[in-house]
This record gives sequence, structure tokens and C-alpha cells, in this order.
Amino acid sequence: MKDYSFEQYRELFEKHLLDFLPDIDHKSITLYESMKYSVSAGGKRIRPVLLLAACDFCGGDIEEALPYACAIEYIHTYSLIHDDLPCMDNDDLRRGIPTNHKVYGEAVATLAGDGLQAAAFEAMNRDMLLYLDDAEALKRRVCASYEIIKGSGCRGIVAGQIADMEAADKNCSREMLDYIHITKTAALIVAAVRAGAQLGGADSDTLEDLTVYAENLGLAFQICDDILDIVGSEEELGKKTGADAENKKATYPALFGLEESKARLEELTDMAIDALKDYYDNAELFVHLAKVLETRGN
Ligand code: GRG
Repeated sequence: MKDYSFEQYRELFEKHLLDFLPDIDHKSITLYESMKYSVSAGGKRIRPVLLLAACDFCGGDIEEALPYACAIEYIHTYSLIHDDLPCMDNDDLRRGIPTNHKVYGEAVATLAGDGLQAAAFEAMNRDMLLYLDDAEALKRRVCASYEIIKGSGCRGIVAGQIADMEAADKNCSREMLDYIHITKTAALIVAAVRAGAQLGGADSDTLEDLTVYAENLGLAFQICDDILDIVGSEEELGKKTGADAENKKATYPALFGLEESKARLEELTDMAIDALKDYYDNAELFVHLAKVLETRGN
């Protein structure tokens, strides 16, 4: 077990960030440049780090998990590119730089998102092809890729995106808001943790505990994001603030106010940490990450 810090997993990940973007001949260079532009723009890299850390935590080889870590970051980045498009949230700034469509135009940005999603599937499938003769290793990889694809699809971020759009400027129930948060945000965080755990060969109890951790972390993450949209700054976040209110988005602070949102953030953080209490110091990174997140929103 490497038992790295967040920064060490992140550093390893960054070295391989572009490894799984397909070789593209010069005729498609604009597409490649635009994919690379958004992937290389930074971001916290929470999903790939969680994937690598969960793999490590469960006894797996993190080098072998890199195609899946890249895949989940490619999918996350594609979702940000598409979310920023004029037909969606129409944002100009992301990760501290102009959004993809501001630089490359809407059509190329749409294709860059499509290309990144396909690159994610390609990275995972190419890796699986190497293990056709090793049933156990192949099974872990198929399970990991299933988690990632499920989180990125119609039971994950795509469902969340449409629910988020449809709830704007309407009365939204707590149940609907939870559904939006679970699909739009928690699904890919749960996918990262579960995919890493599957790659590491987790037993069913550990997989369940990590899932409870990730579900609570995912919800906390979105509430924190919504709080920061009100109290954070553009420089700190690398994106425009106040956008939720402007777009009349259904958010936790909009429905319940800032104080109740902070209390819910604390409650979810405690539940996330509590899910891993039996693992003591071995779960330090996961506990630390939950606490850092909570502090950002408070
Ligand atoms: C377009 C299919 C599709 C989905 C879009 C990602 C998304 C769904 C919408 C973006 C808006 C938003 C607030 C989504 C919730 C998830 C979230 C908090 C994304 C931002 O993730 P970070 O903070 O971003 O990890 P970085 O840039 O650090 O990677």
C-alpha cells in the first residue's frame, strides 16, 4: 500500500493525464487541442484521486488504476465543457480560464466533450483487452468501468443535468433537490470511489462502507459548491459566482438558507467520516478530504 497524501496521488495522476487521449492525426488537431485545453486547465482532481486512493486502500496497484482515473477525469471535464455551453449554463469562465466554447466555439466545444467521453471509454476498454486471459483481473476492470459508465449516464450526471435544468425557477421539493444532488454530483464521486475499490479487489463490506462515505461526501460536495457560489470569490473558485441565483437554480441555500445549508454540510461530513470509523488511521485521506471540504463551505 502506498498510502499517499492527496497531493502525492494527484502528482502521479497529473503525470499521466494526457496518456489516454487518443493519438489524433493532424486533420483533427483542433479537436485534440480543445480536449487538451480543458483537461489541462487544472481543477481539484478529486475524482481521480479518490479512485486511486480507494484502489490503494483496498490493496490494489494504483499504477494499474491510472486508465480508470484518467477516464473519470475525462468524463468530468466533458460534463463541465457541456454544462458551460450557451444552451446550458452559458458560462464564460471555468477553472480560472475562458470556457472551451469561448476559445474554440460552440461546435468544437461540443465535439471536445464528445471526444473526451469516448476517450474515457477507449482508455478503459483498451486496458481490459490486455486482461482477456486473466478472468479475475478482467472482472475487476469490468466492474470498475461499469461504475464509471453508470455514474456518467442516465442514472448519473446526465439525469442530474436535466433535472437541474428543469427545476430552475420552479418550486422544488427537498426530495427533488436531493435527487438532483445525488445524480448531478454524488453519482460520479460514488463512481470514483467504487471503481477504485473494485480495482483494488474490495470485499463487500469495505465496498459498502466506502459507498456510504462517498454518497455523503458527494452530497456535502454539492452543498459546499452551492454555498461557495454565494460566499466564495471568482479568483478562488476559477468560475463566476452568483450564477445559481442568477439562473434561479434549485440549491440547498436557495431552499433552506445559508445557516441550514452549513448545518447540513456538517451533518453529511460527519456521516461520511463515521462510515469509515472502523478503519482508523488507514482512512486518513478520506477523513481529511471530507474535513477540508467542510471547511471550504464554512
Ligand atoms: C452536461 C452531462 C452534463 C452534466 C453536467 C458537471 C455538471 C453536470 C454540471 C456542472 C455544474 C455543477 C455545479 C455540477 C455539480 C458537480 C460539480 C460540483 C462540479 C464541479 O466539480 P469540481 O469542483 O470541479 O470538482 P474541478 O474544476 O475542480 O474539477
